[in-house]
Amino acid sequence: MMTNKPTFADRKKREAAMRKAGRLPPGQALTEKFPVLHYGAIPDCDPNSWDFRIWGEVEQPATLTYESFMQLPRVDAQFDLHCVTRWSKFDTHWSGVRFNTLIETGLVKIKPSARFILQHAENGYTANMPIDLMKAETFLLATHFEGQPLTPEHGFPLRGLVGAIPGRKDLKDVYLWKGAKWLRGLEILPADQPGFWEQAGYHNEGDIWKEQRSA
Ligand SMILES: Nc1nc2c(c(=O)[nH]1)N[C@H]1C(S)=C(S)[C@@H](COP(=O)(O)O)O[C@H]1N2
Ligand SMILES: [Mo]
Repeated sequence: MMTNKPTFADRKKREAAMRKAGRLPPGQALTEKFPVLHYGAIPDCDPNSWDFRIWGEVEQPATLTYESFMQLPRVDAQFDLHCVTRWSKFDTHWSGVRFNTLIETGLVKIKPSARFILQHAENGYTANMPIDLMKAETFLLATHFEGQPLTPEHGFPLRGLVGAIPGRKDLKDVYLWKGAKWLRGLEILPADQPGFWEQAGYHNEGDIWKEQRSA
């Protein structure tokens, strides 16, 4: 059977429905595509030398191999994605590891002084968020998109991912730049430190409903 590409009119109809449902943040437009956006080149990943580190305000720094990370308890998540460049992609499906799982499995013991987390990715990319947002259901250490391992351009093998959950207006929602593709570690901090785009003039908090795009 042939599937037809959605027309402009189809897309606008879906967009209007999302707006009506309260799922389209101000200044955003619906896309059916999955744009690729990042600074610099797509890094290569060799699972044999890949590791994932957690350090800073923890009782003991931890390093996980690719294998041990992939064996952590996993969850599925459905997110609406909102990029500061004004596209929104709805009903995306991911799987990966919750930040809380690192704590619940005893891998990481967070010190009471911990307040913020800086995601560290390949090539020096960083993104900062309060620890409460990393613990929330809207953040995932994502390894799979729509049932498949991440593609290199979307962050293989691991990305931090923030997404809005329909109907959960009790949670804070932030723009997509707050999740680091090609994620290699988490630095737990006692005080906030601006990440890559935050240093470049993006808003420090990036709330999509308040349109906190730039500082
Ligand atoms: N490592 C890394 N992660 C990154 C970025 C980047 O430049 N480097 N850009 C961010 C921005 S601005 C966006 S909008 C999303 C885009 O994710 P996508 O390419 O999967 O759509 O990745 C975020 N994560
Ligand atoms: Mo972005």
